[in-house]
Amino acid sequence: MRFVDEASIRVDAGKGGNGCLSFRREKYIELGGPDGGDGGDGGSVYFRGDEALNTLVDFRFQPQYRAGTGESGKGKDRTGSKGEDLIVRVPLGTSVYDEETDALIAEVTEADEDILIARGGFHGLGNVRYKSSTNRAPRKTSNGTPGESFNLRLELRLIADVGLLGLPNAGKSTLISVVSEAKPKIADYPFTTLVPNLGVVRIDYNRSFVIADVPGLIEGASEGAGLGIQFLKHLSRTRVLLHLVDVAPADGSDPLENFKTIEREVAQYSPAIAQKPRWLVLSKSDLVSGDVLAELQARLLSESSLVEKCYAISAVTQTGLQPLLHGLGDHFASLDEARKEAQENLDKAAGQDAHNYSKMLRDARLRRRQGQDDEEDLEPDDFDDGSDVVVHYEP
Ligand SMILES: Nc1nc2c(ncn2[C@@H]2O[C@H](COP(=O)(O)OP(=O)(O)OP(=O)(O)O)[C@@H](O)[C@H]2O)c(=O)[nH]1
Ligand SMILES: [Mg+2]
Repeated sequence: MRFVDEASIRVDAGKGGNGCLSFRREKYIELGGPDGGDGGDGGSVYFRGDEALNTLVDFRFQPQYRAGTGESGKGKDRTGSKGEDLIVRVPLGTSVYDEETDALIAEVTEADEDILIARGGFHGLGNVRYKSSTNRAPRKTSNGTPGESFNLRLELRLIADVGLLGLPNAGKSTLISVVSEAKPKIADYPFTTLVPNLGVVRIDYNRSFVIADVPGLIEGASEGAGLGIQFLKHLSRTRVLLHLVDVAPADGSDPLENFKTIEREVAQYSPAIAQKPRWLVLSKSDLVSGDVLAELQARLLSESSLVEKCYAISAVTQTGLQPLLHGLGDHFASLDEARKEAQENLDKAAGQDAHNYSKMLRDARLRRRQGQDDEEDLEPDDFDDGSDVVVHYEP
């Protein structure tokens, strides 16, 4: 399945039905009174969070959403029927922006909750409504009002408790594959993971949390190197970031430098995400001796003030996993209201950072496209205004 996390759509709520102009026609009654009924209200467009969805790909193929028009009123004082509401299912974690004003209209974070996005028009009044003692035969009616219409920008930022951060090959996907039922692709080459994966970790029968594996970052990711940095948006709704550091990188690089590189890129992308609680996870501990591990841990901790906790794990030999998982479970169980609120504020700021970054990329692409229009030398990538990477451009 293609993973798409941004899309532009158009929503139109239904127009209200017009009021009816009608007079009673009855046998033997010469002048019947007015009996034109009201129109029906226009249908509204609602968004409903759906847990089963995790991509906005459908919105790329179907970018128009229209609710039903209210029916006009009818004679014999009959009201027109209401236009049908349209319920659009979106993945949890979808933020909805007005494309014109760039205002955040809604955030869909709860399943099966309907959020009003575009209100249907109000019904018009039939002439029966205008009857008065001075006007027994009004010819006046009113028309239904138009429904609201918006061009919307949808941005999906996945919801997870834990986000994984690290260089390619750090062992992120291997970790998620051994602690959850998620089965991401794992390989000894960088950029194995091309799209974010979610896995549910069950600690015991009543405690579980969701962990998000995102593609690895490299130096310069914030300038577009590697897969770029836009997947970091999927860490904006997480509560703890596990920064995985390979203790024995195959390329002989220094784990401490690697750690700093990633932290720099994250801060570049979003100061708010960089402020999220950070736990250091030394990964592939089976590859070094206990002494080397202890020394490395001491070095990393002395150089990084933002690390709250540190664990050493090996996903391959399944060492050190239980302390890490229980540490996370205990952390979530112990969050008090003040920390939860602080976290919500941080999530909002992180979402805004991610939104601004996406907008900047889009604007830059647009400028490039406009510049190249004259030269008629377009890159295939210029036609894609989202951040999905699983795009194949066949000649
Ligand atoms: N020895 C050892 N190797 C590991 C361990 N965890 C992962 N690996 C290996 O490291 C390589 C990379 O693992 P992945 O889980 O694909 O790494 P990743 O961080 O998801 O990489 P990207 O998706 O490219 O960002 C694979 O060859 C794994 O088998 C571990 O605990 N010990
Ligand atoms: Mg991976």
